[in-house]
Amino acid sequence: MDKHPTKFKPLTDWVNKMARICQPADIVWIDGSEAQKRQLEEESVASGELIPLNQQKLPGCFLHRTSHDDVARTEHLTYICTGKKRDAGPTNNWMSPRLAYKKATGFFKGAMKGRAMYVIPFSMGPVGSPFSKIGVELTDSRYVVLNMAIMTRVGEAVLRQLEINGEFTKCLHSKADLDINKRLILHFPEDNTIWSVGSGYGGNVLLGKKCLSLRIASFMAKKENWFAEHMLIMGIEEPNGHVEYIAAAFPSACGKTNLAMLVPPEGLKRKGYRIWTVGDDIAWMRIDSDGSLWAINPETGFFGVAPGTNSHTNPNMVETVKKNTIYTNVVLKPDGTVWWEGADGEVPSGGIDWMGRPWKPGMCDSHGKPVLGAHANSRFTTPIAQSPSASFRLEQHHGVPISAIVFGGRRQHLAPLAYEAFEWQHGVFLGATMASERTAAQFGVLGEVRRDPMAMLPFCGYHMGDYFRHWLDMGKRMVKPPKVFHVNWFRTDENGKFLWPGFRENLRILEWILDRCNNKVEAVTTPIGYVPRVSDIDMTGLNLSSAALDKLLAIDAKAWKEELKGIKRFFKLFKKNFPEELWREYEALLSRLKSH
Ligand code: GTP
Ligand code: SPV
Ligand code: MN
Repeated sequence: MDKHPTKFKPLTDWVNKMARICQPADIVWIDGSEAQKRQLEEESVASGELIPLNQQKLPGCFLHRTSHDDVARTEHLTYICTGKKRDAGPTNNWMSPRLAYKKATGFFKGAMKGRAMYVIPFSMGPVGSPFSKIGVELTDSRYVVLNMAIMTRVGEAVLRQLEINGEFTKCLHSKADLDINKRLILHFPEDNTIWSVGSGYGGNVLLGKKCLSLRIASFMAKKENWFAEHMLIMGIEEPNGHVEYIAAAFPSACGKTNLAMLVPPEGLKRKGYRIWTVGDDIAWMRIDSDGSLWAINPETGFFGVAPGTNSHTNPNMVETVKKNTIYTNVVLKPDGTVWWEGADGEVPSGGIDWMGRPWKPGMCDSHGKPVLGAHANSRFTTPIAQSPSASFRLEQHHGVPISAIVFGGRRQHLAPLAYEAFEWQHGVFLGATMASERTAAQFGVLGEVRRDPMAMLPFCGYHMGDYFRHWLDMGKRMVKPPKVFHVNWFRTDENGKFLWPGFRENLRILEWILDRCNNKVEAVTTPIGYVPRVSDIDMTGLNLSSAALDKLLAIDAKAWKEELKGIKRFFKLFKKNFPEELWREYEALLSRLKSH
């Protein structure tokens, strides 16, 4: 047990202690080498954890199937374990650290018997960057190791940096029996520790991702005056060659990945726009010495939603996932390639569905509902660097400067296609009042509208009232805070059809956003904010009537007043931790609506 590639005692002591609880057959340190990765892939194939795909057509690609009840994040089993209950706030599940450690120790006890325990030193952010944070994940899942190696920087170099920094997040994971009744995703922000047991699904087990980079990092960010957010980061290269960067927060499965990798529509190509992807899920942002906001993506991979991805919606992703990709819960085709609902090409017959059963198009269950071949939350794990849109600034230690922050949700009604906040404080109100229809990315009722402030409801590692305060304070610290916008690609007509074509056409709205940032266009002042003038949105090559655009931009004051009732109920949850400024924003909006 004492053969460790480091002499850093706090680390080796912890590894030994966790091994005594989990009782693995062996301890294997991940060094980040290609040879070790190959060996793990071979072992995974032998054990059935991975199915090798057609290596001519999809070199370096594998398929993985999870358990049937382990397909999305389980928010009801996710806890913030702070010493005081109030510190977790009203929107998080809370358990006392004592009880949480005790309960989970019961599940971890002997859980790794007969399996190896892998020790993964990983860095969120470029190794050595002042932005970056180091973690070490212990896991008995090779799938976790191979995914972490795509999503984060792992191995030797990280270990050496850890010895210099001295600090790291202690992450313990075991798939144990993959039993949903013995599943817990526990965060101990005060101990810089994460324990996850009983799951094998991405967001529950790739502990560098949501657990460290959002829940633990948001707690650190509040103390250290920075932001850890559920945001994409993208560069928009303008016709003159200048690149402006924006960050956007949309809830899970609401379009971050697709927007971050956008390819300009034909109609706008002549203008010479080009999009550079910095990140698709997580942004860490700091105020730099110039007084403005700079962002890095702490990850190195995409853990992207498969359904709907095709060469029309996301051609860059179609290129990216052709090699070195792990597919989870998609259809296996007879030729050893993969498919999902909304993929390119024919619907395959003779395929195997995500549960490993023979599948053909048109199959229905006993209630007459179509049976999906791929799970609605099926995903692929793939290196960002493989995207044709990968930004050359991905490895830069200081990241990219942010000109605009964009909030957005999935709303059939109410929220217009785009609008702009009056200023920062009103922008924080826009973020705090976000709501969205639930998707398959989390366990729960699909389509139900829930409040999801800043797309962080499931990811804020402390009291969300204090989080709103933090957003207000950060605005005061910046010399020139980014402008704040809200978008909604998902408004529908009377028949439930999307009014806006979305995907690449969203660039038309980004263009308006940049024009507003650069004071190039006026806007219409409405009770909710500045709304675009129809004439300021470039519609070249888009077959959309101006009546439809009017509908997309319309503000229904009555519906907004109704919405405010839900907002009030939500704000009240935070009691005395809720910033007075946001109540003032609420009152101001109500009075603007009344006099509208
Ligand atoms: P997470 O990885 O869960 O955080 O999600 P995400 O925000 O990155 O979502 P993603 O871009 O993967 O999109 C999720 C779903 O929304 C996919 O099925 C897309 O096809 C669909 N989608 C994305 N952009 C648009 C859009 O502009 N319009 C419409 N109608 N659908 C979109
Ligand atoms: C999300 O659900 O927001 C994701 C996928 O990005 S997961 O990593 O599973 O959380
Ligand atoms: Mn996400």
